[in-house]
Amino acid sequence: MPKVIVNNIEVEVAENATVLDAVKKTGGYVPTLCYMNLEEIGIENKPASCRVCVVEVEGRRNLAPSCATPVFEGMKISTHSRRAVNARRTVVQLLLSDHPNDCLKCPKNGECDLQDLAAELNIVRNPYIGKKSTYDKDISSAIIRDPSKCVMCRKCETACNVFQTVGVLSAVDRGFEATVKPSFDLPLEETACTFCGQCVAVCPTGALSERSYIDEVWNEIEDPKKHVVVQTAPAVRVAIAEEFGYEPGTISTGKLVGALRALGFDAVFDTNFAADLTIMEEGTEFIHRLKNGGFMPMLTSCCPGWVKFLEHQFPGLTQMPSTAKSPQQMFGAIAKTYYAKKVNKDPKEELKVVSIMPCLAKKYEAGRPEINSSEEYQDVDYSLTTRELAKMIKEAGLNFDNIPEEEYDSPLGESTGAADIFGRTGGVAEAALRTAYEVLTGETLEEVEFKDLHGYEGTRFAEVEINGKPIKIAVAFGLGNVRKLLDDICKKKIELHLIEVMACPGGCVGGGGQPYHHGDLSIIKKRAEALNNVDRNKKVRKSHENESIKTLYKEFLGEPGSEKAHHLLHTHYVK
Ligand code: HC1
Ligand code: SF4
Repeated sequence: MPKVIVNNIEVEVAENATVLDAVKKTGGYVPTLCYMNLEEIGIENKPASCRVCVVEVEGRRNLAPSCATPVFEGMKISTHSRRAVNARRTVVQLLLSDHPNDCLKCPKNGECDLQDLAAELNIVRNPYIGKKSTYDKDISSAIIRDPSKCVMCRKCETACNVFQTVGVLSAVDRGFEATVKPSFDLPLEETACTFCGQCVAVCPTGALSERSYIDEVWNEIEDPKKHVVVQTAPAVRVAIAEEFGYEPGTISTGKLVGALRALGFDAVFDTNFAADLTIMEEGTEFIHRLKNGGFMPMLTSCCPGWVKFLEHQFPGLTQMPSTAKSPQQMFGAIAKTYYAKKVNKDPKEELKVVSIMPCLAKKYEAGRPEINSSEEYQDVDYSLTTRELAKMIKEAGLNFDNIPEEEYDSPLGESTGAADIFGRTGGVAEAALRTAYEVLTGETLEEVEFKDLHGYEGTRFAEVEINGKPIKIAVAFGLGNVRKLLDDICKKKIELHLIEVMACPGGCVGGGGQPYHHGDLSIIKKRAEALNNVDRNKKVRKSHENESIKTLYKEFLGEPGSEKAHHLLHTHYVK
């Protein structure tokens, strides 16, 4: 193993280590911009194009990009020689010379790596003034593309092409004209983009961001004629606190509810209620398919990014997913019918439903014609991300530390532990099994955690015996992993009964609308573990034991899978 010296500290590193690895091993630091190593999901982006990480190597004429330079025995590295720092400053000044100077109204203001670099390198003036490239913004979809802010790091391309295997974004043109865009310069809305938001999650600048509905939601809240209800996704409660300086994995369900009430929502409900409802409908469908030789395997259908991926990439398999709508949409359909009647509000004019989601694809899902139960209105009017909610809380001047912990409103606020784990990979399958096992065997499930479904590998397999028969399950996150799994199913290499699919790393906890992870995916595991703890602390941990769900069926829906349930809670897919 070679020994190298970084800033006078000797360190032994692996044979194939880079200078950056060596620097990190000494506890040192070099800024990076285009480099990204998401070890947890096996993705590395190393175009060595930005040159921000250059260091001085003794005996070498040129400065070396630390992310892409291999070490050699006896190498002497200086990370912050004046020459290296000045070169970095020049690189950043040149990037800024072709960058819009509108940081104060940029969606990434305060979260932008380029902005941080400019501050770190003490850039107070820029000698490089000249022509700027101009591009139109793409505002066609849930994802806003502003190519004038692109720094050609190509992280989005890696997220889209390698992790998701969607291949919507590619670098085009050369030199001053170079940028990243969809083929034929199509608006994202017209491409196979799944709106998973993983490109937004890794973009270091404001080149990619979400379509925000904050102003529209404020207007609804302010309108005295409107009754505005809000639902919160499972993964939001274990992430929102990060926006206020708390540790990843801090559980803040009570503060989340308190904050939403303080913002002025008329009722604060939980998407988890509808996650329990999803299990009733999806579980019934699964049992029906199992007993009657229906189409197998059944795929979960609550992740809208995954659904869109299937429709574009595997149009021949659209009979595989459950027809159950996602919890977001089930919530909307129940709110605009059952709840609207209870509070005597017109679902089109008076009742507005807002969702707080860790996801960008939920914005797209809310507008899908096939998923809405009426042609007159959307079941979910606005979907905001965790980040957007944090902005609203800050805008309203609420001090997160002092927000009182409050309880969800009734009846659409009650949920079980099975619903909480929807937000982490493996959770939907586990929640479904908790119910399917008891319904199929008639026995009480004493140990409700299916440990084989826990874990963070991109694809996992488990087998559960029910009534002496093995039920084969797979869990996958990341659309590239899903693609491999579906290819194997099509080639009949594996046989399965149930597959849980989520587009984002670790499931919804790693959604594209969550607080930015800035390249540290260990955050996502902490959020997932927090959800497991929320589940463990619930008295009721099986969806079919949710009393409000029982009442909903008794008062309104009839049985799971009833005609009314089908009309309101099921959907179909397009090819
Ligand atoms: Fe998800 Fe779901 S778990 S899709 O990841 O089924 O977004 O959190 O709300 O709808 O419940 C997201 C999370 C979320 C739905 C649920
Ligand atoms: Fe690719 Fe997902 Fe970004 Fe669409 S949202 S461009 S699918 S990474």
